[in-house]
Amino acid sequence: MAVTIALAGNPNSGKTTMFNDLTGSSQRVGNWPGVTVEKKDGKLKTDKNVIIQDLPGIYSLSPYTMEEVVTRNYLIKEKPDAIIDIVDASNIERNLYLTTQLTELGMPVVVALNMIDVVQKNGDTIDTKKLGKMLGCEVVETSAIKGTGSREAVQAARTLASKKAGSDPKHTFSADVEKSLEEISDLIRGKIPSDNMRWYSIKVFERDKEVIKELSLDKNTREKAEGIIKACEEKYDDDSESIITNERYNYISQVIQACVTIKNKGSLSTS
Ligand code: BGO
Repeated sequence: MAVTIALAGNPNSGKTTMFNDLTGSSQRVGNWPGVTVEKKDGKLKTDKNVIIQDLPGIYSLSPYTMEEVVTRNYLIKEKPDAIIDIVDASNIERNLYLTTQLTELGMPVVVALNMIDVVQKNGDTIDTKKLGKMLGCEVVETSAIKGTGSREAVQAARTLASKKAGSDPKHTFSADVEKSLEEISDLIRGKIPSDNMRWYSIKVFERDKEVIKELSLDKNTREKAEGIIKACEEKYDDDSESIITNERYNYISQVIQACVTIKNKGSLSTS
C-alpha cells in the first residue's frame, strides 16, 4: 500500500536538497489549489510505493502566510502517514519552534537533524537521544548535501507510519495554561479527531481565526471559550498568543541547554 511522507521545515533547512536526493527525477511540480504556492511531490527512488510530499518552507503553523495555511491544511486534512521535520541543526533553536508545533499534531514525526556536517565541522555536539526524548519523537542525523541519513529518516518514518505511532510531545505549558487547554478540549470534544485534540485546543486558545471558522462553534461555546481565554490572559497580563509563544521559547531554551554543546561559543547559532 502507498505511504505518503511529508517533508516540513523552515526555509533553507535543506528540504529541497533532501527532496531531490530522495526522489531523483520522479517529481511532479504544480501549485497548491487556489494559491500560487509551488506544490512538489515525487516517488522515493528506491520504492515507488512511497510518495514524498514537499511542503512550503515555514517557521510556524500560524495562519498568517499562504505557506503556513497550505501546510497546516494539508497536514490536518489530508493527513500524510508521517512527517519528516527537517531541522537545520546549525540553527537548531530557531528551527525547533516549528518542531514543537508539529509534534502537537498527534501524527508520526521524525526530526531530520540536517546540516549535521556543519555542526560536526564546528566541533559542536547535539545529544540526539536526549533531544528525541525531550521532544517526544524520533531524531535522525542527516546531511542532505552529502546524502547521509535521509534514507534512515524515511525508514524511521515508514516504521512509525505502519504502527500509526503519533509523536508524544513531552512539553507542557504552565499549569494555568494547561488548565485552560483542558477546559477548551472539553468544549470542542467530539468536533475533531481525538488525535488532533491538543493542536486544536492550543489554536482555539490562541484565537486562531481559521480554526475557529472551521469548527463553527455555536455562540454559547464561543462565549465559554472566550471566558476561559480571558481569565488566563488576566492572570498573565498578556494576550493568549504571546503566552503560548513565550512558553514555547522558554521550553526550547531548556531543550537546547540540555542537548547542545558548543565548542567555540558562537559557532552554533542557537538564535
Ligand atoms: C545553497 N549540509 C550542508 N552543509 N548544506 C546543506 C545541507 C546539509 O546537510 N542540506 C542543504 N544544504 P535547500 P530549502 C548554497 O544553495 O535545500 C544547503 O529552502 C549556495 N547556493 O545546498 O535549498 C543547500 O529547500 C551557495 O545551499 O533548503 C543550500 O529548505 C553557497 O543549504 C542551502 C552555499 O538548502 C539550503 C550554499 C547558491
